[in-house]
Amino acid sequence: PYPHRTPIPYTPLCLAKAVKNPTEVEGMKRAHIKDAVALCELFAWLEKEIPKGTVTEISAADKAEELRSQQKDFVGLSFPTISGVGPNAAIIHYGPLPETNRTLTVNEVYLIDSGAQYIDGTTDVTRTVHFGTPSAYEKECFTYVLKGHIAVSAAIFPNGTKGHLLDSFARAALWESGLDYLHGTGHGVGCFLNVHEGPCGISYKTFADEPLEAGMIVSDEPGYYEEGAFGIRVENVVLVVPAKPKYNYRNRGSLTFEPLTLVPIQVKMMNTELLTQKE
Ligand SMILES: [Mn+2]
Repeated sequence: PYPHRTPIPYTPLCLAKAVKNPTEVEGMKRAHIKDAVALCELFAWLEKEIPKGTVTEISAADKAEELRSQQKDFVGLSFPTISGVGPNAAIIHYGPLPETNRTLTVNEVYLIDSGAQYIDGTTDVTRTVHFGTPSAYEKECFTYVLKGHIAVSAAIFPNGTKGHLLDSFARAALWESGLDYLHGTGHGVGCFLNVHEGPCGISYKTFADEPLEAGMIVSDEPGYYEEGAFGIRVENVVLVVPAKPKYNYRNRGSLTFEPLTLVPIQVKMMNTELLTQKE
């Protein structure tokens, strides 16, 4: 989720740092391949272990760290892992503690928001999965979140567009059903630097938000949280890249996003009837 921040003026250094050079972009891509391998291993392990009733929010987070640490040039986690099942997943900045730690079962939705620092790049990814059969309502909500995630990720917008203008793209499907989430949609991501990096972002807040530029890297992470029941978030890290739509009004040029995160999104959570052909 997007951190709260105070409107401090950004330095030219910060603005330059936000636009990644080709070496940094390559490094970020490599880091995301390694990170996806680790998370795929985690989900395969969870699928085997959860039915035994021995996996908890804390042990799942620890396993994720162990698997990431086996990847080349792993340095550490990029932030404390958010690992929540059932009602705990509805707490947006939840981190499991011994006194709140729940056991993962095949009956509840599991949300894990985690990332790592590798010497070549920084990752931040959220997946929401079910190891049994999700309810129709959980699938419906998940699909609205996914539609918002896709809407941002596939958006084409003119050069000079500020991230906050894309925030409602992420919410439109939820809003249409009277739902919403109470955090921003995306934050800048550093390259082997802060996982929450200014100045760019995608938020309903309009202050201190620089226009998106090719080479910037941000997260795309809409969610939905049903208090006391379940939480959903789908997060990829995406790279701002030039786009070539049919026309080029006033030679402004256009931008879109390329996903860097490669972790699969669980199809079981989707109600594909709610998706369009393009989605
Ligand atoms: Mn994030």
